[in-house]
Amino acid sequence: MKRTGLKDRLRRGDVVANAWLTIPSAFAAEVAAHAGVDAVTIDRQHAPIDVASMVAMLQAVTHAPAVPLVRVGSHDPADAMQALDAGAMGVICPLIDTPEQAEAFVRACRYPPRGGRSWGPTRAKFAHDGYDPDVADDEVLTFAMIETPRGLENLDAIVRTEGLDGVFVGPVDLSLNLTGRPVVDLEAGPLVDALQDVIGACATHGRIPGGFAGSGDDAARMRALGFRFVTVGADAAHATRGFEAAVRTLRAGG
Ligand code: 3PY
Ligand code: MG
Repeated sequence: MKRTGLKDRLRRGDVVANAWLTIPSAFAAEVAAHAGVDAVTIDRQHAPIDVASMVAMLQAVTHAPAVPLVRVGSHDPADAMQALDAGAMGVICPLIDTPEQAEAFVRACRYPPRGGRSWGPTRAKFAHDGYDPDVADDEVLTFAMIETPRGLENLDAIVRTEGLDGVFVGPVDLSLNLTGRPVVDLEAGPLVDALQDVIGACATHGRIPGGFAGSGDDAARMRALGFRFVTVGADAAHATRGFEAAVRTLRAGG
């Protein structure tokens, strides 16, 4: 089984770009995965992406330079295992509030004796020739999402979870929780304070700080704060902005 090398790069301190996939389309996934990003994440929590679409999207990026991850929709270990068996090389788990939840999440992503992942890489064995439990355990990235006050309260205990690779912050949910509005302000205020706490906890415990950003500008701000696995926006939002800008240019020239 070939190593993706993404975890090593992140551990060395590289900043990697991650594209967020919300359009249930293999071709849209392929387009994003060839746009110079290091990773793509298929969002099964908020996007209308079912298992069949997830599999087709993973197939579409098999030969792309970007490493595929899945943001699962629940804490059900079966969801994480299914994403990995379909070929994902990392899982992002939303709304992690306690160390117990983080531990259960990591267990679902690691084979015995490290965890409780069941053997059955039904498609992963085609995407990753010679699928091997030890290599998979080393290479599969596990990111726990911190996006609630309870998650922040338990930040240190969550980050310390054995086998957890990193934290992935959800700034939209964090803002909603901290300010009452799902509006991300990365200049100053309670969200920035919370993000700095996450960066500090990751530095203390040697974990990868990752997070969502909706645009290149916010991604650069996340990088400046210290995040290293940085989302550079979602496919649908980029398409909307691109079309809107083109229409504006057309109208201005009329
Ligand atoms: C958040 O910002 O809350 C997210 O979950 C990103 O998708
Ligand atoms: Mg969220």
